[in-house]
Amino acid sequence: MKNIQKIVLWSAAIMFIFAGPSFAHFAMIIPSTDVVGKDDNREIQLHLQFTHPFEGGPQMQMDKPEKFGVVAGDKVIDLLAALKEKKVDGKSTWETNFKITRPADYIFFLVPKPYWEPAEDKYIIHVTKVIVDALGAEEGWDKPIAGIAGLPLEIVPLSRPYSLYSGNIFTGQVLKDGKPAPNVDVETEWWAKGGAKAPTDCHVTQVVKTDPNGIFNYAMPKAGWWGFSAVMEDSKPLKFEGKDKKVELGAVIWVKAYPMQ
Ligand SMILES: [Cu+2]
Repeated sequence: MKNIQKIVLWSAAIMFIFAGPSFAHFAMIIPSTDVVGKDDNREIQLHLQFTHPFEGGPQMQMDKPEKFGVVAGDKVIDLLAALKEKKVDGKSTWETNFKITRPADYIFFLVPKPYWEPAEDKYIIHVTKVIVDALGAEEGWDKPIAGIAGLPLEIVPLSRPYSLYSGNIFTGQVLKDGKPAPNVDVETEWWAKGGAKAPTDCHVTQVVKTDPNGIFNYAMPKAGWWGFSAVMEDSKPLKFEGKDKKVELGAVIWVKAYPMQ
């Protein structure tokens, strides 16, 4: 009994030490616009980073991604070589410009290198998407791209993922290995560029769960960019210093809510 009590006490102490505020990490792809009209500049800028969006940091290191590209129609364009490193607070982020050539919904995707998070004793891989509608195409946004882009998981939007208003409900479906992922936590954060104040630590990251079909809903209360991250544990561990470590797989999507004029 004594040993068991000791173990229980130690476990409680360790959990207390590590509990702290729950910092949610998000990989981000933020384009300069989510809708390119016929009279707009056809060159858009994209910025990739790994951070805590609501708190405005800390900035985390993003090594050169494993995959970065765009799906337009049935074409996949590899954009990895076009990424340029930009240091923010001493950490790597990535930028590129992309020229729109024809009407389409451009689905940008990112597969980062596994990020080692010592505080959580695990790796984090956030597979991220953002969708830009160009030249009035307004179609293609609802197609899963995991197959042609080679992604392990993704959020497929069921709400059109551009030209949204604040107050809209955003609905998405989480697919892992092509199948709906039920009962998964979807973490949601608003991107507050310099950091925003929350009434409690608990308010920083909102959480909704997926239903038996992998579907989740969230009403965005404010204009700006919103990130949704469906977080799962990968079945395959990765090694850190020779030991098997858990891998957090996230399917992330970013959408922009506009203020209603
Ligand atoms: Cu972090």
